[in-house]
Amino acid sequence: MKTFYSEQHRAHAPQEEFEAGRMTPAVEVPERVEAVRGRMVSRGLGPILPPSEFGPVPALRIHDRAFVSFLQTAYARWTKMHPGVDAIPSVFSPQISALRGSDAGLRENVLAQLGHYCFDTGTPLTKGSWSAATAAVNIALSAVRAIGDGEPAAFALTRPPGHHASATQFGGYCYLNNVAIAAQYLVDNGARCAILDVDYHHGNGTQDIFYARDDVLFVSLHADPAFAYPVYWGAAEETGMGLGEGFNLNLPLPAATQWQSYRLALDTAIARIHAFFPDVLLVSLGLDTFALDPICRFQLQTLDYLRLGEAIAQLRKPTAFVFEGGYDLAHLAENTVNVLEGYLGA
Ligand code: Q9C
Ligand code: ZN
Repeated sequence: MKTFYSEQHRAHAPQEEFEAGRMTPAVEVPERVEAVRGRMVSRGLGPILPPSEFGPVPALRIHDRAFVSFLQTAYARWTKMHPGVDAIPSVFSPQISALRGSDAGLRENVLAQLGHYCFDTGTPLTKGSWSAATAAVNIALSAVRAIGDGEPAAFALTRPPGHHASATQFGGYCYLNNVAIAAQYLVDNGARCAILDVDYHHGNGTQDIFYARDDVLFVSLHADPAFAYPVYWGAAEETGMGLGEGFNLNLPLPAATQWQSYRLALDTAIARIHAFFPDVLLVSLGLDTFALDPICRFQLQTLDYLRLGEAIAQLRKPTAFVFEGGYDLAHLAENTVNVLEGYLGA
C-alpha cells in the first residue's frame, strides 16, 4: 500500500489550546505523524511517497475563497499585534439579527475575522498552519489519484486533520477538509464515492459540506454529541436535506463504547455504504476511539483495530485512508497500522 507523507506538517506545531477555561498543552502535535510513519517503515507496509502538487483549485472546490485567503494570510497579520503567540479567537461572530452589527470589523480586523472563520478556541492558527494544511491536502489528493491510477488502497498520512473544517470555518484541530477535498476530486473525475468517518468525534465539516448532496454519501460513527465534541452536530436525526436527504448517516454511540457494540454500528454503516454502490471508499481514520486516548471516552483496544480494518475490507472497494485524530502517542502508531494491516490481510 502506498503511503503519502510530507515533512511540511512539522511547521504546524501548536503549543497550547484554550479549553474549559484554561490553556492546556496541545495534543495534535507533530510526533503523532512521525510515530505512525516510523511504524509504517518498520512493518514494511510499502513505499512512503511525497505528495504531488495540485495547486489551489481542488481546495477551492470545497472551501470559500475568502476563508482560504484568510487562512493563508491571518497569521502574518495577527503576529504584528501579538508577536510570539498563536492566533486563537476570543470574540465570536454574532448571530444574524436586527442587532447583528455591520461587517466593518470583518473587512479589516483580524480578531473579528478569527471569530468569524473559526468555531472554537482549541485550534490555534500557527506560523506553519497554512503550509502544513496545504501539504495535507496534496497528500489526500495524491492518495485518491493513486486509487484512480489503479491502486487498490492508499494511505494519506495527513496532519493537521481535516474532518471538522467546513466550507467557511476551521476548528477541532482542522483547517482544510482533506477528505472532502479528495472526495470532490474523485467526483470531478467521474467516481461515485462514500466517506466512512471512524474518528471518535463527529465529522461535522464533512457532513456540512455534503449535506444537501446525493452524490457523496457520508456515514459517521462517533461519540454522541450530547456529551462529546463537536456538541452542535452528529445527532442521528441529521439525515441530510433536499437532494441529500438520506445520504447522511450518523451513528452516535455512548461513552465507554467497546468493540462489541461498536461492531454492530459498523455493520449498519457498512450496509448503508454497500447499498450506495460507491466506486471508491474514503475512510476518515481517527484512532481516538482507543481506550487510553487522553481526550476521549471509548474503550477500543489495540487488537480491535485489526478487526476494524478487516470490516472495512468487506466492502471490497478501492479505499483511501485519510488520517484524522488519535492522541495517545504511546499506542497511536500500532493502532493505526493495525487498521491498515487488518485491511490488507482480509
Ligand atoms: N475535552 C480531531 O480528533 N477538543 N479533533 C475537545 C475534549 C477538541 C478533535 C476537548 C477536539 C477536536 C480531529
Ligand atoms: Zn477526533
